[in-house]
Amino acid sequence: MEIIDVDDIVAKVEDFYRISGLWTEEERDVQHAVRHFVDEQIKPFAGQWWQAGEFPVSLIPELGRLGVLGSNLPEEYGGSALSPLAYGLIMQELERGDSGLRSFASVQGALAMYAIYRYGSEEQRRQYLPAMASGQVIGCFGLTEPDAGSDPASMLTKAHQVGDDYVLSGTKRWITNGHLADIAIVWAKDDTGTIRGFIVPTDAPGFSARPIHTKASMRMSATSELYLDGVHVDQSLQLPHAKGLGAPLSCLTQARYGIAWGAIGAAMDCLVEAATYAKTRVAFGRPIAATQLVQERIVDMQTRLVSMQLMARQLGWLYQNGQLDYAHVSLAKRHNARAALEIARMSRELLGGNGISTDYASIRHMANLETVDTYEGTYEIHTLIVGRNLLGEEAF
Ligand code: TGC
Ligand code: FAD
Repeated sequence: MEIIDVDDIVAKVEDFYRISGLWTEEERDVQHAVRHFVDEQIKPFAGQWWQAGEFPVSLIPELGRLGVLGSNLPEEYGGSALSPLAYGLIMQELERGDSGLRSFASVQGALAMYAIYRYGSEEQRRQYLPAMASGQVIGCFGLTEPDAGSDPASMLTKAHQVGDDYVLSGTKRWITNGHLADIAIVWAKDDTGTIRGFIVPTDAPGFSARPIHTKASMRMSATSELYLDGVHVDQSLQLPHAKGLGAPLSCLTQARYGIAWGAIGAAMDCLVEAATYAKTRVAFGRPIAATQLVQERIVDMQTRLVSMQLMARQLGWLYQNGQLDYAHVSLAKRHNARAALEIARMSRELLGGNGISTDYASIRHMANLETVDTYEGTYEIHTLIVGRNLLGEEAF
């Protein structure tokens, strides 16, 4: 059998266009640190955790020490003030391990922490953000409901004002980190019908979180249903600057940015696996890599990966230079989630029978990417966001 150099395959397919030459030294260092952590502590075990439907909670303090939770937020709030590109590279490396790991960090940083950072009072920022950056306090973000997903404006959860305080009632579904969380950012309509945000301690009377066990995707991620049965929330826990749907949607923009990068990591892992397998798997007396149809498949995967990388890199540039519009993010989330899913499907197929086993990563990434393509706005919703931006016509 041919001796193959996996490092050579990794170097070639992961950076075919030498995009890493564009990173600063700090961005490269951050990427390498997270990559090392994922190679050592996630990849060897991800298949088992995924099969068992378990999130590795014991690693949360290490994620905090690595600085991947809210890493782009200011240092005074426990963040590392990293550039959008460094933040993107972190998401990429986490999702090389598993989309569920990236999801944990996305929800903690880009949704829960960002909501407090952008819409909270100074007191709320100082109380929660440093503890969340270190992983001591875990957050979730409750926007979606059983009957309101793509159209969150139709949410039914209510925040009824009683004096200065609120009483929250309703149900949130498909909430990442829900049953792990210490606090839930809950979006609800006040008595005037305006959407407001609340920091809800998950031990508050009337609050409960139940795990959803029936998932065939994102099995390593904790996903839950949240029940709010007359939960009394003190006024000090209301996010004072969040008024209207634009507030939760702006948090989604942050998380979608990270997803556009994260999908690259899952795609890279699949392409490396497929290329390595093609070089070692022999059929009809030669490695399958030496057949035209397999080469075409690998080149199709490589083309998609490079297009994802170029799009994410330019998205980061727009972000860094203050020119980012949420429609830019939608285009990249839509493209990269779908392209990664296609790459994972091609890799799974190339691995033949082994491709359906979680001894290999491709099927796990493939199943996870079905969620990535759906959550944070489905492929169709992002089509309509970009369509509206280009054509000036609402078509939802
Ligand atoms: P619309 O009239 O378009 O917008 C209301 C206000 O919000 C502003 N806005 C945004 N601002 C920042 N970022 C965005 N992405 C924004 N989208 C809209 C908009 O300018 C407007 O502002 P203003 O000042 O004029 O009031 O609202 P609409 O009701 O027509 O809805 C539009 C639509 C369909 C695009 C929106 O509802 C949508 O994005 N739906 C998809 C819902 C979604 O993505 N849910 C995700 C839930 S969280 C999740 O999935 C976490 S997964 C875990 C992980 O991240 O890993
Ligand atoms: P629906 O809105 O019911 O859509 C069903 C189908 O109809 C989709 O294909 C959609 O594209 C299509 N559709 C809808 N409207 C239109 C239209 N106008 N034109 C064309 N097609 C349309 N949410 C949170 O708030 N917090 C979380 O942490 C979170 N984590 C999640 C984790 C997982 C594992 C999953 C699966 C979901 C998570 N979500 C979370 C929810 C996620 O954001 C929603 O599932 C997603 O936004 C889609 O909403 P829905 O499932 O209600 O689908």
